[in-house]
Amino acid sequence: MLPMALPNLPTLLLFLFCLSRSSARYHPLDPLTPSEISTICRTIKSSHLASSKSLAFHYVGLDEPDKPDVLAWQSGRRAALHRRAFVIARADGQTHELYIDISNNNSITSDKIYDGFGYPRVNVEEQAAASALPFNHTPFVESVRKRGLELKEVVCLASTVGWFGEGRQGRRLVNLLCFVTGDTVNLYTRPLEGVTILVDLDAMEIVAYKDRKVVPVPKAAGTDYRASKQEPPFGPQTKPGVVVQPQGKGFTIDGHIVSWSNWVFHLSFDARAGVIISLASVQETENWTHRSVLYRGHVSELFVPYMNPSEEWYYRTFFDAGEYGFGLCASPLEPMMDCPADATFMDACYAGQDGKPVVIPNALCVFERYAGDPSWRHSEFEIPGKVVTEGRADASLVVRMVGTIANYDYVMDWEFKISGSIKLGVQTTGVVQVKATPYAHVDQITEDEHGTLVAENTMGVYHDHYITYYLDLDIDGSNNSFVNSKLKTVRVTDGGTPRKSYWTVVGETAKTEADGRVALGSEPAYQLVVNPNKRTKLGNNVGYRLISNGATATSLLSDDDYPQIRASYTKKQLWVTAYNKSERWAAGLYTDQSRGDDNLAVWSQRNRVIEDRDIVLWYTVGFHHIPCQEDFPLMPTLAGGFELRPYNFFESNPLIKIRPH
Ligand SMILES: *[C@@H]1O[C@H](CO)[C@@H](O)[C@H](O)[C@H]1NC(C)=O
Ligand SMILES: *[C@@H]1O[C@H](CO)[C@@H](O)[C@H](O)[C@H]1NC(C)=O
Ligand SMILES: *[C@@H]1O[C@H](CO)[C@@H](O)[C@H](O)[C@H]1NC(C)=O
Ligand SMILES: *[C@@H]1O[C@H](CO)[C@@H](O)[C@H](O)[C@H]1NC(C)=O
Ligand SMILES: [Cu+2]
Repeated sequence: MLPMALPNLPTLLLFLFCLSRSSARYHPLDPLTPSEISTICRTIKSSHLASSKSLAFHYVGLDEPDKPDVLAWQSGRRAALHRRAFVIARADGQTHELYIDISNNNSITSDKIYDGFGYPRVNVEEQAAASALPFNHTPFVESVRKRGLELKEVVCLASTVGWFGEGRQGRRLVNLLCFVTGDTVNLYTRPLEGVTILVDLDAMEIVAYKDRKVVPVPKAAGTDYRASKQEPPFGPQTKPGVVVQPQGKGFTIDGHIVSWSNWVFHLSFDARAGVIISLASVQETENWTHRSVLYRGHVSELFVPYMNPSEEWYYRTFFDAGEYGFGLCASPLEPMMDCPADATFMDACYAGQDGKPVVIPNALCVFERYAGDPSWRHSEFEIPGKVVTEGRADASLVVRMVGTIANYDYVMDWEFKISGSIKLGVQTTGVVQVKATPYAHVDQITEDEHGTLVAENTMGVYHDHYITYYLDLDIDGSNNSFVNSKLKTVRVTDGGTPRKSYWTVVGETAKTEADGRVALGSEPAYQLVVNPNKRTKLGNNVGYRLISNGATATSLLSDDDYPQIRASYTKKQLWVTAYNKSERWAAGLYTDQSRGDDNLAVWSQRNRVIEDRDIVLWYTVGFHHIPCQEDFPLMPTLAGGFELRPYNFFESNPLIKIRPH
């Protein structure tokens, strides 16, 4: 028997990601370190804002150098680039945008007050403070008592309020959603229905309270998902499995540069976006040079509108990245459950409201995936006297983060393949938001209850998930074009063949942004990003193809509905815009209570030239979610995603040259 390699202890692999940047490994795109965050925030606290009665940090992140400077740095012209930070802070009821020159003694180079619509994200700390308010609010204490509950079994959470046509810029508000724990940890299955609690965040006080009706709280039995709480009869037990790489890991991480197989990329983290992949390039088999594929990619926004128009539910139209910060919602990952035991785990950090760095342990994991799948294969039976079977095992490198935004968990993967493909995966799981109802059986329901009865007194409410990616592809250089290669049926009319029809391909190169708005599935087509200045030896333009892997839902809300105005880009899956450093967040920089005046669809209206230009693709993975009983008490992962796949990028299949193990 072979000696069994023990899986590495995860603690040995603890890799202090955000703490690890030494000056020797400096890269201009490295995220801010905890000490940089501290210093920047200290500087601001002792600046002209020192006299403000309130000062709170809502975003502290790298202000990356301009793209030409990064590209020059990358190609070896390593002029000292100034390291800068971008900060959004609130002081005395105003939103400040500050730029800090870290390289120049952390000087504040500009401070501009933002006076447009919308607010920065709602901080974790103010969500917690707001959630504590009801417990000293007499009407709420009454409401709890009236329902026969105890205060100590009630938990409240802050919910953003959206915008519903109010004319004047209002206040920073949140609604509180309250739940009952009791005999379960699955609080989302036990909403305290009928109560509306509105909080002014700047004043930190309850400004409106309403107890409209008492609805029975769904029972706790059967909702706790912990293994220790399950009772017989049990389901099947599977055998444990372990991933072992006898020769060690196949990837290296140097500072923030990850190298594996034929891929190299920069891995960063941002409080708003989560994982950021930059400067991803793939090796050319012919001459071992690296060719650029992606300048930068990350999650830009997650829009989650619920489909219940009632008083307690209509405003639940969440923008998870802009309103809460998707990155800072990263869950510490558990080896063997979230990632293989031998994955490399990395910490991440962000600035807390007080400007102190907050570290999220094991926020990311990186691992190789060997799943026993072929990457290609063929058996040749037709040559007389012999059978040839050949193929290669598939392998890929995965970067994973799990964002937990209250009830929902999103498992987000970047998967790099030797074939040159990048696959992006989104899996939704967690607890479906439910509404308490009087119904215990479907036969009792007489009108549209906006959901599915998933347990007694428990309505799983209809909703959507739209996860929008920012993808600045640079296929073999920055100037690219977007081509919609359409498949058109041709009727044969001249009688020269027994066939009556066939299809052929008509490529349409997008000239301006208007041509870059694509509703997938409206007609058969390939969506390509090509470099019009680079061709293969055979003369095809080198390119990458975008392939959706399911989950292509687009919004069904009416165009004049307020949440839809704010997320107007969700009517199409694909948008192509001209590169502009400040256009990164699909629902606008200030998303909380935004009004749709600064979003992807608005930028696209400029109708800039996008042919043979530096262009950005925006792709939305979309799910319509009609809950079912299996989504209760906890939802099995539901997967969607897309693939960026080389298309006439290589001279031939690069996998043929992979040496087998
Ligand atoms: C850097 O900034 C600090 C704090 O603002 C100040 O005390 C110090 O004199 C500055 N150093 C230089 C070289 O300007
Ligand atoms: C390497 O090969 C690729 C693909 O044929 C080509 O585009 C690139 O220019 C080559 N680079 C060098 C340095 O020869
Ligand atoms: C870049 O985007 C910002 C924000 O949308 C806009 O104000 C600015 O005019 C844009 N610049 C160009 C050159 O389009
Ligand atoms: C990209 O295209 C623009 C507009 O034609 C041009 O100014 C620029 O020089 C091109 N860049 C490269 C790297 O070819
Ligand atoms: Cu869902």
